[in-house]
Amino acid sequence: MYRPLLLGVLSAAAGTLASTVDDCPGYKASNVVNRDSTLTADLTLAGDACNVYGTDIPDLKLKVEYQTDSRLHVNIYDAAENVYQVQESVIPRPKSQGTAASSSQIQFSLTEDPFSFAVTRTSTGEVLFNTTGQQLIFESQYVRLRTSLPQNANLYGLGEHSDDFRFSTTDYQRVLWNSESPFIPRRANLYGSHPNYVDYRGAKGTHGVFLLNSGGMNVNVNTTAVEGTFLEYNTVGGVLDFYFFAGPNPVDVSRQYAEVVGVPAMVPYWSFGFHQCKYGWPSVDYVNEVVANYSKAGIPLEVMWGDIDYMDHRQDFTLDPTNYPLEKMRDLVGRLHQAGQRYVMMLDPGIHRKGGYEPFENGVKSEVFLKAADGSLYRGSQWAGEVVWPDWLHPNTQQWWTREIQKFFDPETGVDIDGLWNDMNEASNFCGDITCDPTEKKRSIAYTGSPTSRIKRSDDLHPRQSPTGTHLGLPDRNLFTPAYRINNHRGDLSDSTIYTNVTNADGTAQYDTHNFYGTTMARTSRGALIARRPAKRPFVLTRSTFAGAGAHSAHWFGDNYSAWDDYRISIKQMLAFVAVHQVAMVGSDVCGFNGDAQEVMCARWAVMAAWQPFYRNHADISAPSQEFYRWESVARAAKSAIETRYRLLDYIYTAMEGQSRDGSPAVSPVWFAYPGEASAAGIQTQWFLGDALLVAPVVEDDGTGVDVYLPSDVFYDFWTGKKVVGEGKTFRVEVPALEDIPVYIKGGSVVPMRVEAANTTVELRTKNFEVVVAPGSDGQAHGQLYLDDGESLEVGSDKSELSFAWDGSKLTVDGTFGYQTDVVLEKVTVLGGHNATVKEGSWSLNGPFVVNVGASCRRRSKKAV
Ligand code: MIG
Repeated sequence: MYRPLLLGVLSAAAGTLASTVDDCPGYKASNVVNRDSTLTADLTLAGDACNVYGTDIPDLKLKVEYQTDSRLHVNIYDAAENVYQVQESVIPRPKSQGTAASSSQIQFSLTEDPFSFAVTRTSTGEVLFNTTGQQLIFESQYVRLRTSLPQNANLYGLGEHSDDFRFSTTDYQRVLWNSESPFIPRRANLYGSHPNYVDYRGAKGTHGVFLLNSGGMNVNVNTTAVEGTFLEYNTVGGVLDFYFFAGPNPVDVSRQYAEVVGVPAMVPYWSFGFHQCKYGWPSVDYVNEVVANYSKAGIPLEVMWGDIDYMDHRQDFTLDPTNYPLEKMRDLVGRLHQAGQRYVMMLDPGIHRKGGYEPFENGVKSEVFLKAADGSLYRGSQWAGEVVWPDWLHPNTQQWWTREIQKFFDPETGVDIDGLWNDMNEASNFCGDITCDPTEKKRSIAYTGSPTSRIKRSDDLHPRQSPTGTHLGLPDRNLFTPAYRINNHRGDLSDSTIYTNVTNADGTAQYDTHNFYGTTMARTSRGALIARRPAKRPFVLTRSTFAGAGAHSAHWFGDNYSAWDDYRISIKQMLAFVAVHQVAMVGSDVCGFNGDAQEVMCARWAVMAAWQPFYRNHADISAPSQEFYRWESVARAAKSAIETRYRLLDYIYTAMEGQSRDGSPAVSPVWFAYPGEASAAGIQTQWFLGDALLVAPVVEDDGTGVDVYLPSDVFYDFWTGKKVVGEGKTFRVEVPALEDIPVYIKGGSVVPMRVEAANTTVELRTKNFEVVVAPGSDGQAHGQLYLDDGESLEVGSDKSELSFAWDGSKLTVDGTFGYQTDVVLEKVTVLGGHNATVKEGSWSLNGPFVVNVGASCRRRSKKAV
């Protein structure tokens, strides 16, 4: 079934010495040292090397650490420590707290001969991970490890992909190799790589597994009569650096993963406003018209975006002097800012290789560009033509990038942006393969297409120098076409990207670091924005991601299609990124990037995406304009959706702040809140936004209703306040009006809202609050509200963390009150009676207070919110 197997068979048939994976001897453990919180052992090849896809590494080491009571670290690496390991600077490793094995929630157990290991849950003995039954293969360019799993395991993650959120366990393969992926193909590697998964076993608990390996890999998941269900890692290199997270609740798994890769960066308040973008806006005058049209239509517009159209010949840090001249750009941004709106612009990684072009000349001086094996600048092809590529691992790159950004985006003399958009950073190379001559290629920039001339592969001409340091990668590897092939949908590893034999400043090779090229670009952009405005929270949007990317930037799901299937996929992708991968500020191109957005779909999408973290309408140059005001019905739907979103903006902000503090997901699947309800395991069209709101949009093509699953609990219709008792099953809700979307408040919640919406978030921040109390079956309710100035990078003590507690008759508001505000709480609505109970007043948010909802309350029967 897998290509690599076939290759092995073919070469054997051709009479070479090659063997197959079945001939591999596995390893034997010895010198086992078992201490309180660690276990170490030597692993030695247990027979003749099989050398299937490289050379077997005879001596390995096993290191096990009980790092916390819920996190187990298991690393299997070469004894010589030459094999590449992800740089500490890219993923700083968490320290072990030296927990005693006896007090850990999960246990490691070793089988010495043949070597295998298992991870079990201490309390139940449940086996979470078990490599018995298939020998470990650890070669120079191929590493394989398999774990058996329960039949029909509920597995999530291993992004980025466009498949089911709970992915299939039959004949399924996840390929991790970041690539330009127009139309977000199904069952293929996409723009990002996140080698972690969550395994949900209902009432038995949930755990997580993270393989800290940035190499290209096929992860094969299958179920057969003989082998049962298994998950098998097949990488083209690197080490087996595992983290196991005990949970036992799904939310715990998210938090425990965040302890390793980092929590998402907190984003500015304004970034939750509505964003409009389009590739192909012909001029700044046209952009002004779009802004004016939004205003005329009465649809709140928070952020405008500048795609590569603004650039002169598609070069970073330049303006098209005819269509996007500096004076007009400054005028545009100035007027946006005056109106409380924002502007974000794109930067691509490919830097035009052209004499006299300053960003290039300065980069050459600072030596920040990637070099080919012979020491010359490595060249590729991107929008500007023949380009060179920043080496984000070079010590000078941050300063160079910061300076170029500070100059071009100088508030006094340049374009005063509010955020940066990093595209094409997989990296995407128009040079389709390693025979491409970028000098030729630039004359005929086409998206793909065959190379215009053939040159010799650069590794034939100049073999790469062998690194000598620790963890830098083994010497003498085939860095272009390793014998083990991953099923990269672009072809070979180097196809349509930076060649994998290119060396980074620290001696590592792109072969090993490719998957985080984009993340390190986003990180450097973030650094530049902080240098530019040290006090302000930066906003960076990146297309390409790797584990931990959320700590540096937001992410959109790339070039989707204007189709209902992609509308549904955006929900699955959001669930995976926020709840499993800790990239919280995410969303899709609303109404779809490619193709012709249909009116009904666009209206539904405008409404549905208003309940996702990042909310941006964007389309391709070849797609018709799809701004919300282009159709009356879409305008109406968008207007009401944005209004509700803005009233809930502080609720969303609070949820996102929570995730940026401890990794508690701001968006989660139904089963996160109801881990006992195994029937919810496959739900991927509904989500919790924050802890309280369950969103259930129309998901059928041109549908007028939706099958809603409500867990066994008390809920309230968000729109009417009416109590709905969930039964752990699905029921039909008619949703004929395009602007409507079923949303339920989970019983036991207190939801803070602004009393009314506004045209911009600046204005929104002047509006008073109200809270909606939705008592649980025990009559109680709780909620939070986080307040700060919305834009400071370090808020220090200038923040308020209000906690609301409803006990059946009074609402107690407590917490910390460091953020001083004139805005007050003016209304408390308690759901649950025949009619909602309302209490009005004016309560300062600068200190604790109690609202007694007793005798003096009025009855109210209209809409609750
Ligand atoms: O080759 O900058 O995904 O959002 O509009 C296409 C132009 C390059 C791809 C991005 C898309 C953006 C487009 N870019």
